[in-house]
Amino acid sequence: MEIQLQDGLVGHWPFRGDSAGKTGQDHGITFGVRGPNGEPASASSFNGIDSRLEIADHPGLQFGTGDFSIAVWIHTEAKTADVVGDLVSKFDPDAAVVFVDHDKSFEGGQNYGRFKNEPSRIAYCARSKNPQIKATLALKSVPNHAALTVGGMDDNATTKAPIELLVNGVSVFKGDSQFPDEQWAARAFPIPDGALKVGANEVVLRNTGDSSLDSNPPWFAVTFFKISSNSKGKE
Ligand SMILES: [Ca+2]
Repeated sequence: MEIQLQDGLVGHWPFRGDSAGKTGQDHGITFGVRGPNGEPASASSFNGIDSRLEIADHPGLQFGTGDFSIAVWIHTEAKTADVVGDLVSKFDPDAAVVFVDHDKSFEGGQNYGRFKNEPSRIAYCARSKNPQIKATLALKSVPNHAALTVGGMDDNATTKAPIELLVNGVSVFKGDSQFPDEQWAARAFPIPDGALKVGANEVVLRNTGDSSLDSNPPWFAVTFFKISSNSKGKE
C-alpha cells in the first residue's frame, strides 16, 4: 500500500527562506541559513536553548487517542555536549508544568532515576531522610478554579501511602493517596482560591507515614506537577 505524505496532513513547516515564521510565532529562530548540501536559505537554525516556533492551538492539532506521525529533518553538530532538546511538544499555555527530569527546582525525595519508564523522585516516611518532595512552579497569571495535577505512583504494598499535598503552605489534600499501586497515574486536586500567586509557587508532597525507613512502604513517587485551570470547576 502506498501512502502519500499529503494524506491527512495537519501541518507542514518547511523552514526554508524566511517564511517559516508566518504560520506561527517565532522566538529566536535564524531563518535562511544554509541547509542540506550547502544550499543557501534552505533551512532554519535553532539555538538549542530557547528558540522555537510556537503554533496556536487549532482543532487540527487535537489528536485524540489515535495514532499519528511526526517527521522532522534535522542537522545537529557532529559533537554535542548537552542533552538533546524537545523537537515537538504540546502544552496548555495557561498551565505551569514541571517534570522531574526537566526542572531543576525539584528538591528532596530520593532521586530514583527512571522508574517504570518515567524519571521519578520518591518520598519515604516522615522520619526518613527523604520525607518530602518540593518543586517551584512559575505562573504568568493566576487561573480561576485552579487545580494541582500530580503525576504519581503509590507503593507496592496493598495499602495506600498517607500523603499531604501543599501549595504555598496551603493543604490541598491530606489522606491516603488515591493513586494505583506501582503504576503511574495523573490525579487533579482543586486548589483553594487565594492560594496561588503570580510568579513562583511552591508545591510540596509530604509522606506522613510513621516510619524512619528509606526503602519500605509506605512510599510515594512523583514524576511531574502541573498547575492549571480546573476545567471541571468552571461554570
Ligand atoms: Ca500501595
